[in-house]
Amino acid sequence: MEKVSAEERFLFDLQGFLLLKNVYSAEECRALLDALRRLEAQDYDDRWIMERGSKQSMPTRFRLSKESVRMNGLLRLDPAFDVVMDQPRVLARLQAFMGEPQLINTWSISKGPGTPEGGWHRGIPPTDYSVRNGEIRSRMLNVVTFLTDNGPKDGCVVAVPGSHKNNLDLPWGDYHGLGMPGSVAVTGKAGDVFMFSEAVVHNGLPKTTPGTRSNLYFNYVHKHMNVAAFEPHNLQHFFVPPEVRARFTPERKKLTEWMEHCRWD
Ligand SMILES: O=C(O)CCC(=O)C(=O)O
Repeated sequence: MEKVSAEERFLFDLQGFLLLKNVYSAEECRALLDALRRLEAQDYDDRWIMERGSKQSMPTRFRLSKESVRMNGLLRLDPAFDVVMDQPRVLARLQAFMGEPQLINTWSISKGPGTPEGGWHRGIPPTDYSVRNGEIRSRMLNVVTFLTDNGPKDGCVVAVPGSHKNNLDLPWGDYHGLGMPGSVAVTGKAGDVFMFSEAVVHNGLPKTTPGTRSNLYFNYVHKHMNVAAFEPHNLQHFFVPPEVRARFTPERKKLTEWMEHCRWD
């Protein structure tokens, strides 16, 4: 397993995130993007979700706005995404920043021109981030894989460095885009990976350029976190059914071990 340098640990603790350059080649991005476009073009029979989920459950294909689409439960939908689960550079850093990771939610967001900004949010409170005896522990981390370039006007992620340790909150909903004090646009090229503690306050900027920006979001939690209690209404997208999980390598089975002890319904 690749060693994570003292400088990267310093930066992750300081900012709450890291941007890894050139994690995926152009060919690898193309293959992932082709699979994503196939999924985005399909219709889904989501009666099983509506019958057994809750009123708040997200459909498989969810229009965030008329210009943008979110796909939920990528591993259930296509084996092309399996490689993202345990990408070696990412996995080494997940272990360094959270201990024993378990994969929960997987989704994508594709934004076309005119996509508005999202809303400022975080997945866990700053109390779920700690450093004890030299060990960094973020209870939840999001791994964002850029399949296309994320320029400043492409609808890229925007984040507040250091907010995973902030002591005073603001009414997040009152702020828009880069108007949030201390916020920075997280820009990069196709193949880069942005890893952040979900305690970091973040958002998505509007897309005003031509073309489509597509990212994958793989969300990991520490083994001790109760997955079922986190977002019960979307557990059907977190959970990979046993017949699908059967194809996973031993490492990927280990990263999704909680699924052996749980039924989403
Ligand atoms: O628009 C983006 O890329 C940010 C998405 C995001 O923050 C999320 O899905 O939680």
